[in-house]
Amino acid sequence: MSYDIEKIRKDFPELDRTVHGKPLIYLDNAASTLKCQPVIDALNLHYSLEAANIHRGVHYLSEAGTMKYEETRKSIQNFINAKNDFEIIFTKGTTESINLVAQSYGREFLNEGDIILLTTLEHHSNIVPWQMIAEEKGAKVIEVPINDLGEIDLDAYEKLLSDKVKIVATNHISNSLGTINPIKKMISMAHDVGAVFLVDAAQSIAHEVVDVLDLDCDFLAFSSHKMFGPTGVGILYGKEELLNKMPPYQGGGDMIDVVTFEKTTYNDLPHKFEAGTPHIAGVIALKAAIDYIQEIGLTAIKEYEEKLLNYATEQIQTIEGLKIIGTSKHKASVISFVIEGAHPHDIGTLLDRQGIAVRTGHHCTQPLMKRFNIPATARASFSIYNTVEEIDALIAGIHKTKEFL
Ligand code: 7TS
Repeated sequence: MSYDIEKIRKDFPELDRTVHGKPLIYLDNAASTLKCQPVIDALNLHYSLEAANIHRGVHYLSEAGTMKYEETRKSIQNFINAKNDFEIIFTKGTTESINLVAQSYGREFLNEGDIILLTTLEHHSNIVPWQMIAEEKGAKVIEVPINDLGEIDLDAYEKLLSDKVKIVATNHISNSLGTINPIKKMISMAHDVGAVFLVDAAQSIAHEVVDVLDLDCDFLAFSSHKMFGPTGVGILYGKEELLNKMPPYQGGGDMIDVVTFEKTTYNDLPHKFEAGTPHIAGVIALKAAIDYIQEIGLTAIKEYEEKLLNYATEQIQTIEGLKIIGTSKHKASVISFVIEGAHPHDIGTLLDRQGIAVRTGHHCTQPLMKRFNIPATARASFSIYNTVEEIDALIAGIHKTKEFL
């Protein structure tokens, strides 16, 4: 089946709008993707006709809502190839998923002198939660360096691995550079020294197949809003035996078995980690996003986005004074760049005036910016609905921007 870009574009109503009187060219997909019509319809349906709380009522709407909510859990289980649906925990985003592991697993299993290994490529949400728990437990956070292309230095990683390392956490794809990291190999190396491995899949989940059994990762975190789904919903996958050994992250309704003032016992997985009323509508609508991705197919998506990336890389390199930051051999559809004599913020603002949305700044990766000795970059990130014509418009937009500056 050929890739039907026209049909896909029609499924995203926001692509029809204008910005500053120009057709929107949305190239900030690493920050958040646009929403497809089935997701918008599912949200609308829930709030129009099906709103009710779940897991606690015998009435029709509560039971129907519970079923739909749990269907999304099964859909994610299938999407990432987890062994059990109760290994899927709903959170409010990648950030909360990582904090859950740091606060629960970290508090239970880290001791003084233990090491948590992260890489220079991490988003702040895969750095700060580890620093917080490390400080509390007297553990150390150590950075695995990268090379000038933006690839993790695997020799340095190997040297840093020891029986003191209890947790390794890295992203699958870097949000700032687009580097695709060799996580399968890194996971196996971490397991050889007895460490557990968390994969931050925020940037990979909508761009390539993520199979937790094949990877053998211990934890995996991602966000619904980066895969065409609603904001405010995140996922944590964890291996059953680890989740069972971990204490609850938050206390409240739904996560309990029996509460007395003397002693409270906790619910089973996954409810142990889902205190309080969750984002019911968001979780239900996320299933529509997963169905949508599966209908196109991640293999077709990856192939299409690779073509966009290769074309954009070729074209953008011809711009005088422009330098791409992050030139790994294995890259996803992200291009970060700087232009001599132009501040990224000004580039972003001038592109915006032409209807082109890119992100500028440090992208919540300050240690990475420091590594390249730059304060910020401009970043174009592509998704399933972007086109070669939009890339041409970006290139023309950058030329125009350069004339202004
Ligand atoms: N990890 C990575 C690799 C990310 O790219 C992001 C968000 C997060 C974690 C945090 O996800 P959240 O949904 O909990 O906020 N990245 C970006 C970005 O690149 N621009 O804006 C948000």
